[in-house]
Amino acid sequence: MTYLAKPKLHHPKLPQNALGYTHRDYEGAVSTLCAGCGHDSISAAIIQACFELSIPPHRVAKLSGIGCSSKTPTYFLGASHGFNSVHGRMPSVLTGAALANRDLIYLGVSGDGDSASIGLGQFAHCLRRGVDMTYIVENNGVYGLTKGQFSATADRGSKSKRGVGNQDSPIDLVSMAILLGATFVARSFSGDKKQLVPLLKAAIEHKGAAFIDCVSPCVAFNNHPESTKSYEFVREHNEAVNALDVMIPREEITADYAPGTVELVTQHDGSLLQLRKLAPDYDPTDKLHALAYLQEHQAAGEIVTGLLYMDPKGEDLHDRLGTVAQPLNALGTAELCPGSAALDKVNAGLR
Ligand SMILES: Cc1ncc(C[n+]2csc(CCOP(=O)(O)OP(=O)(O)O)c2C)c(N)n1
Ligand code: SF4
Ligand SMILES: [Mg+2]
Repeated sequence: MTYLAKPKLHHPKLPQNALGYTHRDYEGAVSTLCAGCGHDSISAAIIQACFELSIPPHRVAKLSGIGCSSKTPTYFLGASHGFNSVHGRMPSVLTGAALANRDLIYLGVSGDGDSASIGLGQFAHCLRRGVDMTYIVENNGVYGLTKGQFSATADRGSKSKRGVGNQDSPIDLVSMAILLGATFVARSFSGDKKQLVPLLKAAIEHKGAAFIDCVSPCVAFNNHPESTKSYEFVREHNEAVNALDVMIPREEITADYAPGTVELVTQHDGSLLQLRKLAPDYDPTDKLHALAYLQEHQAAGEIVTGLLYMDPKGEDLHDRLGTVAQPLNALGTAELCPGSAALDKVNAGLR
């Protein structure tokens, strides 16, 4: 596809956020994905979420693996740090970066092939370690970039574009994420910006491992009537358990609700989540109930979306390791090399 540069000039009266930035300041290069690909809608939702949170773009690091989904960081947050890693290896690169510089906001972008096949081990370990990040899987049930093979999240019985049936059981990434110890777990749909943007904002504000499985139809290879990851199927079977509104501590928090209709959850950083229950019996802080609910509804052919599990206290890898508050990459020689007397003391303590 021909590359079309975006014009640098924009209307002087574009809406600005608290930092004076416009949407344009959060955009990236022109997308080269297929027209109608769900992944482009997720990029648009990330741009909207970062704009609304007034995040300074230079404070974000976006990391990805390989796949159409992993190409998308080029199409948003053009002024942020970016690292396109090897297939399935984004989580370990992100973990290393987050340990070296805790001052950045980490966005991990991956695909269902990238995270549920070749990268399944990496996916598991960065969630159980509680790396402070927002990990997004753009889930289309196929390997889009390599022309539509079934991925490990494809539902049993769903058919490929050529009519071949998938015989294998699917991996449910949200249930896995909850079991592995992620402290914020959600599922959404690329075609539901109203649901996805607040989930992204809450995940970014969350301290610890936040995971979002976002069903994102592949229009080239998996958007036909016998696919369970098509726009039509997801719209028909989407069962949202709650609707979320996020208020951030940097702004005046005014909760406007009728008593009893919403639940208010305060996150570690003071952000307030206003949760409107759509499924009256769903409690996202009850891990066991969340797992049972997901299994039950999956068996009934429903795609449960919304905030599925959260531990509002949050905890991250830095807390567990007891690292210093200053980013490790900013420490000087004196802190990193305290001299032979200090080393002798450490050695003596180990004898
Ligand atoms: C080590 C390695 N193995 C295989 C490949 C080939 N490959 C490239 S992308 C991809 C799958 C991408 O699928 P997914 O992560 O679901 O992304 P999508 O394109 O569907 O968004 C594969 C198998 C590769 N690039 N590197
Ligand atoms: S092949 Fe599928 S996943 Fe890749 S850009 Fe096209 S529609 Fe999107
Ligand atoms: Mg895929």
